[in-house]
Amino acid sequence: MSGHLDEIKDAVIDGKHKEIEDLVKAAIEDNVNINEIVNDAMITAMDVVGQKFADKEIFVPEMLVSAVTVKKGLGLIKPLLKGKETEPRGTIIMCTVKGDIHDIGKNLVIMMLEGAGFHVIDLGVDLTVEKLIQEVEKMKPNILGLSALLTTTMPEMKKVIEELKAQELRDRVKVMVGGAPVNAAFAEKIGADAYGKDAVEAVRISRRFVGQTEPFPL
Ligand code: B12
Repeated sequence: MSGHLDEIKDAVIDGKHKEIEDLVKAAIEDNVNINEIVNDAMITAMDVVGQKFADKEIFVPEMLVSAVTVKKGLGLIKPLLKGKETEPRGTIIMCTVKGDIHDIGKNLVIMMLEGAGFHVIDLGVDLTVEKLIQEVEKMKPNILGLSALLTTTMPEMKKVIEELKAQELRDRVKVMVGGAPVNAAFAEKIGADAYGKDAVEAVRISRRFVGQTEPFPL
């Protein structure tokens, strides 16, 4: 069993994007737990990649190839996460904040939320506050999920919350925040409703939040 996980982890670290799909397929066929494939192999590998980058052992291009490798692997996992829910549980807007293009974590959160029956609108990466506010007004989501992977882009989350208040939208949408540098204390400080450390927590929080907002005016 663990042989598969080690192979997948090494493939991500080494950016073997041509091999990853075969490795993930083999693991799935051998009934390796999907959570283990994602958490113990892929995410752990990205932590190693991040450390190597911080230690200047690798540079942006290598980090990018590892990201491509993870994305290909996750492509095979996605269909397996599809839930049995037929009625959407609620609408969630997800995005990575302005100045930040990291999207693997956000995409993983989206996969899990969709698997749990939520309707998720993915607004992508590097999203301006203005565009986000427009979309909240238009799509009337129950929840807004913000992701940031850079310490320099975390303040964008605060800006979003301040603008929601300025536009009198704050009571109509719950805001959850996440991403590697974010924590519960930061979430509380900027006035977010919740911090989620991973995709499983994002689902737990979203289940709790649905139905807790004031409806948008018609
Ligand atoms: C892959 C990667 C890249 C790729 C991104 C590709 C892509 N499409 O995403 C590329 C090569 C483009 C990249 C670029 C850069 N990167 Co980079 N990158 C990473 C790396 C190695 C992995 C990130 C990742 O995907 N992790 C795996 C996912 C699954 O984890 P996650 O994102 O944390 O998400 C989980 C949770 O946080 C949570 N979550 C995430 N979002 C949300 C949202 C909500 C609402 C909730 C509830 C939960 C939640 O759930 C997820 C699942 O469990 C990290 C190192 C690391 N360990 O984080 C560095 C890292 C984030 N990068 C870093 C840097 C410095 C950069 C660059 C500035 C490098 C440069 N000089 O150009 C640029 C910035 C580009 C930009 N403007 O955004 C630094 C940041 C340092 C800092 N303190 O700010 C890190 C930490 C590396 C390091 N150790 O120095 N990077």
